Amino acid sequence: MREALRGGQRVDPDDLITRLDAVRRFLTAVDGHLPDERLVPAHTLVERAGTRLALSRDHTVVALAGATGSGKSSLFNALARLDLSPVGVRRPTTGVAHACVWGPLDGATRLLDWIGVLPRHRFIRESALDGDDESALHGLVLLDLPDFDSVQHAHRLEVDRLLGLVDLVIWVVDPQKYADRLVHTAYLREFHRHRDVTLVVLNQADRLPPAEVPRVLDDLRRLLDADGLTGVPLLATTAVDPSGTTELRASLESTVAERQASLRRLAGDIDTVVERLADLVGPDSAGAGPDSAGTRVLTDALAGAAGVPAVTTAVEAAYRHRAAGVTGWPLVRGWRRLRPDPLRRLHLPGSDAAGGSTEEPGAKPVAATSVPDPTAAQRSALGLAVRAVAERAGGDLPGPWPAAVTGAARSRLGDVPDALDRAVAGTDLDVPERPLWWRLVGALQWLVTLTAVAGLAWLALGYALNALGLPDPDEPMVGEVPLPTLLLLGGLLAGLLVAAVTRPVVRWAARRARLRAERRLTAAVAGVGEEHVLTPVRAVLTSYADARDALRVAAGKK
Ligand SMILES: Nc1nc2c(ncn2[C@@H]2O[C@H](COP(=O)(O)OP(=O)(O)OP(=O)(O)O)[C@@H](O)[C@H]2O)c(=O)[nH]1
Ligand SMILES: [Mg+2]
Repeated sequence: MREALRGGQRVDPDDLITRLDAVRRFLTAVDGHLPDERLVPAHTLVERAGTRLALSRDHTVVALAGATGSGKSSLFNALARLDLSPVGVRRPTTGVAHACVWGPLDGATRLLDWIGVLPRHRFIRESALDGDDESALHGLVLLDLPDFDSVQHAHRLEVDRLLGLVDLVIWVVDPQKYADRLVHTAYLREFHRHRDVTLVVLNQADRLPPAEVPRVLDDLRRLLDADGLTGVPLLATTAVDPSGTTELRASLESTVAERQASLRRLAGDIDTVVERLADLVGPDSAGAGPDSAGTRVLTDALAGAAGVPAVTTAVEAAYRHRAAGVTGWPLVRGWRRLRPDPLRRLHLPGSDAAGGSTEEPGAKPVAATSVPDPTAAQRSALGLAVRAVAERAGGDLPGPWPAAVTGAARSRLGDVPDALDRAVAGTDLDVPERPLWWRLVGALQWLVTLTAVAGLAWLALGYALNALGLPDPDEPMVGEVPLPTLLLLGGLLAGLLVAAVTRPVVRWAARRARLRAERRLTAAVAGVGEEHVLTPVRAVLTSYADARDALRVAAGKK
């Protein structure tokens, strides 16, 4: 039986610290993304384990726990070989934890402060006074707990608190109550992950006929198996007889010598916490991120909400309007210029050279466009697109993660309208004001117009001279046609011809200007989607991946 508690695997302190750090990393990664109540056990673990490891690894804190009257205090006194904790006939007797420390108290003081044992309930067994047989227990801190089935609710709370802190638990049951449901369902079953640091004693074995003891032990073993505590050490003890605790003492000696109980306890705690968190992470393939199809739908919806079609239509119209103003027939150009520029009507800068822009040169464009507000349909299309992006990005994640991804995708939706307006206002639409070829065509138009005007003037002069009866100077002839007539008609015809050739070229160039502006605007609204929707989504997915990796390390899988 001396080997009884050595059955478990050795826990390497460095591995334990790595696993604990991984739980910490998990908590950092999921912070703000998962409901806090799911994370309480992990936070408690990190806090407790950190403190326990920092306090003392040379001590093994062992608690005697059980129902009232099972004989915890009697066993405590028997192991200490002193009457330290009152044993009573009136139940329950022990109301607060008592502690006995083997070895100097100094080292254990901070540990007992943390556990919360009052100084007047702390006792010492110094081996110097007691001889060699106590030195084997050096480092043991034995606790006598109140009962957990008490009429006193406070006892149960205290027991639950202490059971969360100790390294090893000795469950004390007696022949009358060993099958009591409460001890099995509320306690032993909950401790199945702590098999390595659990020991069960059937106390008051002297009250049974010797032949009955193995039968009761078998029955108890069967119940423990059903609790998931297969293989935990099970001993029979008699607290009132000095020889009745020899096996238990031997078992404690080997446990104390091993200095593994605190590490095993914490490893079991990590196992429990990790198991309860397991449903919060899934396979590696989950949460791959926003895909290109979803991103495209989002950009389209943002473009709709930003009024990009209206702006690009205005760009095309503005190009044609401006081109007509420069390349059109000179006599009607001025009239054309009176009509407002379609881009300026939207308060868009249009191009760097936009004469109507009220902005200071070099100043950043302000978001005050008159692009029409999104319609209800455009707004709902945007909402649907955001939801769709989130669902495609994180819909296959487990537990509360899809909701976290959707929440992140929508988190900055309120800022989107302003951001879109700024993006549109800040986009250089690249609509030319007076490109060289317009000016050349314009000059050509002037030339042919002036030619026609010259012809007209010449003809008019001829008529005038005629009317006044003055001699008509001979008009030079070009073939059969007089030169002034040729100039007039030729000029007019050439003007029409230039206009006929220019118009389709302007239309083609206007369409190109529209496509160019569309590309730039699409890139600008995509930037808004990136910043306000996709980046928050990716942040959650990164947190998820970090949490998944951390939990894998915390589970002990490398
Ligand atoms: N015959 C016999 N009596 C025992 C044994 N252990 C304890 N008792 C008696 O059982 C009664 C209860 O013992 P306690 O040690 O006070 O029990 P406890 O578990 O500490 O009880 P609470 O403090 O109320 O939780 C006392 O009268 C003890 O003398 C034992 O092994 N054999
Ligand atoms: Mg007691």
